[in-house]
Amino acid sequence: MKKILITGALGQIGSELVMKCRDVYGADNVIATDIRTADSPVVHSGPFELVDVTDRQALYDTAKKYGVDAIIHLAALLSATAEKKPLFAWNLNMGGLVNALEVARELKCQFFTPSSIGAFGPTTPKVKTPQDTIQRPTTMYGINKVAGELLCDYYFHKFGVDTRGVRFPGLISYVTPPGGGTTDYAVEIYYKAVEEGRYTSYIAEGTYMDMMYMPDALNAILTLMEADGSKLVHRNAFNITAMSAAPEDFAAAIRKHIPDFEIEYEVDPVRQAIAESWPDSLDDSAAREEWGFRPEYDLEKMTADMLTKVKEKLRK
Ligand code: AKB
Repeated sequence: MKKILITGALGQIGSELVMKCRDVYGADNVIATDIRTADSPVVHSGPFELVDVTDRQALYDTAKKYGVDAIIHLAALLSATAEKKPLFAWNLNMGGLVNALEVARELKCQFFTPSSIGAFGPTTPKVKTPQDTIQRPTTMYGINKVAGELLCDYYFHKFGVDTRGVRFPGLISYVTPPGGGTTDYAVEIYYKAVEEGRYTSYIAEGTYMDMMYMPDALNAILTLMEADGSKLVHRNAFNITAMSAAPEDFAAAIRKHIPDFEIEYEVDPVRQAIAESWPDSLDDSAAREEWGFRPEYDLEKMTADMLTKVKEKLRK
């Protein structure tokens, strides 16, 4: 990757990925794009363009203007929002993806887009979910993700586009809040712990999902994009995870720093049903073997860092 275009640059992943890529590849070599603008370092520290990913021509023109050789396509609706607006999600998630793939094909760009634990469903083996297994998701988001995984494979086999991707678990970060996901509770819990010393979880006790701290997610993207393509058997949709945790595990980790922290439950049936249809834990051995994926943060290490960073942020 020498010149990278990133869509959804102001979102939870994009806002940190843009800054990391600008550090690694140079500010002028990372073109951040989003459908909206904001008073953000993403907009002020390097090239930024307003682009709606459902407008293929606009995406093409922007990629061409900067002569990019890689596209990281992040613009998409997350699971809970997609369940509220399924048709809109289909149009944005699938329309945006096929447009971005077409631009990558026409301009011979390397390509990355994330899939998710949401690409699995209730009939998938729940524990240590294998890399290659049953995928019959019951959410619009999951349907988009499975179709996206297949589409990326198709663009590689049919057109030779160097497509790569991972299945992200719930991502936890203190920079930009996630919006409309099922795993968002795992970010909110840290803010509420610092602000109020208590949290009401919309996900039930005992509901396990895979999670990952944002620095590990960003490293995963760059490591996979820089990996030797000839060693990739799977290319797209690698299972990756850093921890499998339920709300009470987060609470216990937080209590090591805030001993009086309390958690209670008011379960949201929609997001709970989505969570229950997803795996408890993934087997990420293919990612470890094929491109050396190694997360640094477990629950304890992430919790210590999150609480420090959230406190600093709220003090400002
Ligand atoms: C969501 O909850 O929708 C996302 C995801 C796991 O893909 N965080």
